[in-house]
Amino acid sequence: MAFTLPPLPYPADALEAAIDKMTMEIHHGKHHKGYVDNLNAALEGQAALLAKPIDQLLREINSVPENIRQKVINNGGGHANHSMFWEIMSSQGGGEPSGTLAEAIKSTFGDVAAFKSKIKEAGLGRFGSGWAWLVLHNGKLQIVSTANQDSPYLNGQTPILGVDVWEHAYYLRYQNRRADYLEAWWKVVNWNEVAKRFASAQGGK
Ligand code: MN3
Repeated sequence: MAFTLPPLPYPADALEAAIDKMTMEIHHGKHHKGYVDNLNAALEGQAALLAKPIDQLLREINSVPENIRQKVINNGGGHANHSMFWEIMSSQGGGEPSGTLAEAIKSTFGDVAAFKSKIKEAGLGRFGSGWAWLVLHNGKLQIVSTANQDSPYLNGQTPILGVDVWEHAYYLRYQNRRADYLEAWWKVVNWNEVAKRFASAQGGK
């Protein structure tokens, strides 16, 4: 068994409201594919590790031999992070969260606008490459950022929503304007998918 690149759940031009087609094609077909290929190469011959779902592989990172651990952190994280990223966006995205997710966001952060501004702050505050996240940790919602491709799973957190702030995610359209990208990104957020992840994270932990 090997890890595989999941197809984009929509055409590459579906997210034009926030992200251009060429960025999507390169980001998915080159960057994400590279993480998958490098993860499989690092785990060659490690049948037990290759059989784990990616989130479990990262949660149990200490079971990965030390000589390949950093490769699994980088490329396994890259695989997990991007697999989620594609799924939580949609051409039908945008608007506001609803239901129990909206209630939890409001009770944790005050209101949705405050939540969005904290995600933006986390994304802008990440120097260099990384991610801004909404995670569930010990039953509570939290905003965190990680460097490089570090996954929240490494820290025992479950990612509910995450936005890629590597330059490869936005440079063609936004150049150095990360803040503009982070604001436009909400137009394509698939809140239904985010809500599903919240429900399943609460059920599972
Ligand atoms: Mn990326």
